[in-house]
This record gives sequence, structure tokens and C-alpha cells, in this order.
Amino acid sequence: MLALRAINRVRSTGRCFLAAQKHEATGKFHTARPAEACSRIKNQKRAMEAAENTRSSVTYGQPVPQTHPHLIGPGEVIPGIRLDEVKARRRALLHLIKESCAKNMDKNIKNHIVIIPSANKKYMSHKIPYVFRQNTDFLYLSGCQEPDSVLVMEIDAQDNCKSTLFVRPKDKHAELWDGPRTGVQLASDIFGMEQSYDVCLLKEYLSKYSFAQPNAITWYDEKGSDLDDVSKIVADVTHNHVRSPLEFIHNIRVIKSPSECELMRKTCQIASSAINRTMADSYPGIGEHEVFASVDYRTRMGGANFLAYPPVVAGGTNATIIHYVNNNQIVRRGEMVLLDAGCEYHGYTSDITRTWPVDGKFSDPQRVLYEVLQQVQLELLGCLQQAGGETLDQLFDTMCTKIGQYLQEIKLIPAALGGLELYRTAYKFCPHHVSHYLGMDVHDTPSVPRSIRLRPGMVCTVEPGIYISRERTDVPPEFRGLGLRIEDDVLIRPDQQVEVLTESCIKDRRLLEEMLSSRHAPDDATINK
Ligand SMILES: [Mn+2]
Repeated sequence: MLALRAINRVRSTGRCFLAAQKHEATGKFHTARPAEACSRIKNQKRAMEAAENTRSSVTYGQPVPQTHPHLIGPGEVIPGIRLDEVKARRRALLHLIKESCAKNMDKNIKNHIVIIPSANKKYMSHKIPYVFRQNTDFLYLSGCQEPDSVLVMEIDAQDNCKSTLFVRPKDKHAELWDGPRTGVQLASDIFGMEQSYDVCLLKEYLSKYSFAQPNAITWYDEKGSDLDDVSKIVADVTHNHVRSPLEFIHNIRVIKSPSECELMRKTCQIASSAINRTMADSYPGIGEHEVFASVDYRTRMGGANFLAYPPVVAGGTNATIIHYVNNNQIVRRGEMVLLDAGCEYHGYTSDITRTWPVDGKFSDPQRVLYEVLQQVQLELLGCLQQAGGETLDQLFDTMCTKIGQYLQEIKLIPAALGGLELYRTAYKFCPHHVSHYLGMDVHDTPSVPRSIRLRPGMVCTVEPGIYISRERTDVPPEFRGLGLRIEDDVLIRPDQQVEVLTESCIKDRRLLEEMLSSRHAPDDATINK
């Protein structure tokens, strides 16, 4: 996904938060996650037995080790992440906030309360829900997958930390339609909280806290909240005296733990192999929507929950439209396909772009540009954590300089240009940033500036592109209408090492042509639509 693209936030249809118990007559159950491909039969059998044992008694609003042993191991609260780790995240956040305030302006303030709302269910139209996606800050700090919930964390003068989860209560009628809820009684244990309450009691709780701790700072991000009723309660109780905790949360989230790195490896591996298969299955005359369907199908079959964003499938000149998502054109012989796609695997996203000739062989101008881009991308990967790649913004400057120099070598940019002029001319060939952080969100931790030094545990993309619109008259005609991007995901490791998480996704020009020539492509004359 492109660095500059804003993620569309779908607004709620305005359902009342405190009336969330009201059932929705869709019958759709959407909290269960698809099984992983491996060990499927054995695991499913275990899961069925486990589900059978628990079905008649206790039910949960999300998979737990007892009901979904094929997804969640003992001690884990979400697949791949242990409850202890989530509890440690909450403590780390509270201490970071308190220490940061003590160091800066608020030396006398000893008490802090942080309020993080979940996402709400969003609707396409009357009673027809979108797939639910949890607010990632809430999920990161609570492990809870349910909508209409609120996490409240406190730290006091003695550094005692307390976490409270406000959830929807059990409701037989609502659960009949929407599936089970974890409920108030089980929530403390499942999510490792000191206490849990019915979400209807949030206002009362916050009012009491504010009465007891009139000098405490309340941390709440109203702009990022889907739950308008919670924003109103917080505003009423605090008289609008709140500060956003986002920067603190993102500063923790931007460094991935070893278990998060494992999930990142897995999501990148699933998307890499899905894109390899999709490239191999393409043929002249294929519809962009078929490429979309292939990558969607193959990532899900590989164990992903869904695609991480609407993919860009751009054949021919469509690739010069950077935000092209119509995906409704036919890709003809002689054209390239640009595919920008990634998936979400148990809350962690991948983000890959590949560009390949649909008929298996690059034409001369396509090959020249592809080799320039591949070279630039390899050099950018090579300079991460080194001079020119110590920050993502530096990496962007390096990209512009390198694209400028290489395009001069192939005479697309006049040799006389240099310095800032060359940089600006190169920028016209690639008008987007070269990188963003990646993690639970595609554009992960956006409040962390791209000007800070890369550190071990960070994951980011490296995605240079070259786009030449058909209308440009300052480049030779054979290059007009070509658009290319190569995007990999990398994990920054200690000792200046870099792990390319999407290494297995083929991008080398020769390997790509070899792979495409060995496929059993149907004769395009018979299938051209
Ligand atoms: Mn991207």
C-alpha cells in the first residue's frame, strides 16, 4: 500500500453505544477466525471436541485456548501473543506516560488515567455489517476482540497500576443473533484485568475517579474514537481536559516483540506465496479483478483472515495512476501488471508490490526501467541503518537521488541536471514516500515521525516506484504509459542486520521471467474476453 494513501475510515451509522445490546437480525457470526492450513484435520478434530465440551456451558466472545486450540496456544490471549505480554504492554505504557510527564512539565502530577475505546460495528446498510475490525490500539493493550468496550488504565503516586475492562454484558437474546459475548464475569480472567464492569457503568466509574483524583491527567484520543458516547462521557467528566495518549502508545507499538516478529514473518510469507502463485497463474487477457480474486483466495487459503487493504491491480497504463483500485480492466499481451496487495494474519499485516509482464517477457523499455528500479530497491535495502538509510525520510532522499542518477544513465533525465534540480525531477517519476512503518495497521503507528532513527524491532516497507504518464512529452515515447513499483517488508535487527520478510516473493528480473516462462499458460487467443 502506498505511503501517502489515507486509510478510509468508515464512519458508523450512528448506532447508540449504550444501546449496543440491541440485536441485529443478520445471523452473521464474525468473530471466529479461519483455521490455519497446516495440521488442519488433527487440529479441527481437537477443536470440535473442545467446542463440544464447552458448548453447553461457558461461551466466549472470541477464540480462547479451550474452544480454539488450533488457533490459540495455552497462555495466549490472541493467536501468537501471550497474556503476560499484553499485561506488560499496559504497565509499560503507564510508566512511560508517568515518567515522561515527570521529566517534562507536570512534575507534581502523580496520577494518570488512560481511556482506550474499542471499535464499533460498522454497517454497509440497514443491519448489514462490514467485517468487524478492532481498534488496533485497544487490541494491542487488551487482547479483546469485542466491539463497544472500553479499556481504562490507571497509575497512582506509588506506581500501582490498575486495568479495568468495560464490556457488554451477556445477553441471551442479542447473542442468539450476533454470537456469544465474553461478558463481565469472565473478562477479568480472560484479559488479565484487575476488574471488569458492564460498559453502562463507565460514566459512574470515571466520575468517581475524577472526584477522588481531581488532579489526575486523563489521556484519551477523541479523534481516533469510534464510540461517540464514550467521547461524550469523557468530555463531560473531564470538562474537556484530556490529552491524547497516541504518541506514547505508538512509541511502544513501533518496536515489535519477538512474538510480534513471528506473526509479521508469517503474514509476509503468506502474502509472498499468494503473490507468486498469482503471478504464475496470470496470462494475457486476464481481468484485473481475476488477479484480485486470486490473491484474495490464496492469502485466505494460506491462513490469513482477510486482505489488509483494497489491492491495486493495475494493468498497462493504469499503473501510472497511483491510487488505482477500480481493478476492472483486461490486461493485454505486451502489458505489465502492477499488484499491490497484503493480508492480515491474526492482527498483523503485510504489504507487497510486484510488477511483471503478463505475457512472461519484458519488452525492451519495460526491462530497462525494471532493472533500474530493481537496482534502486536493492541499494535502498542495503543502506537501511547506514548512511542515507538511518531514518525513513533519509531513505526517501536516497531514493530520489538514485532514481535521478539511474534515469540520467538511461537518458530519461538530461545529464546536465544536478543537485536539487535532479532531485526534483526524479520526484516527478516517483511522487510518493518510499516507506512507512508496518505492523497491526498497514500504515502502522502514524504518529511516530519518519525522521527518527531506525531501531531493532521496527518493521517498515521499502517501495520505490517509477511512473511515467502517457501525457508526458519529456521522455521518449516508448517509455510513456509505464508504471512500476517494487515493495518489500523488512524487519530491522540488531547489529545493523536487516531481515527481508518478503524475500520469498520473486522480484529478480531473470527469476521472474524464468518462473513466468515455465507456467502452463493457456492460449490467450482462446480465452481473451
Ligand atoms: Mn506500502
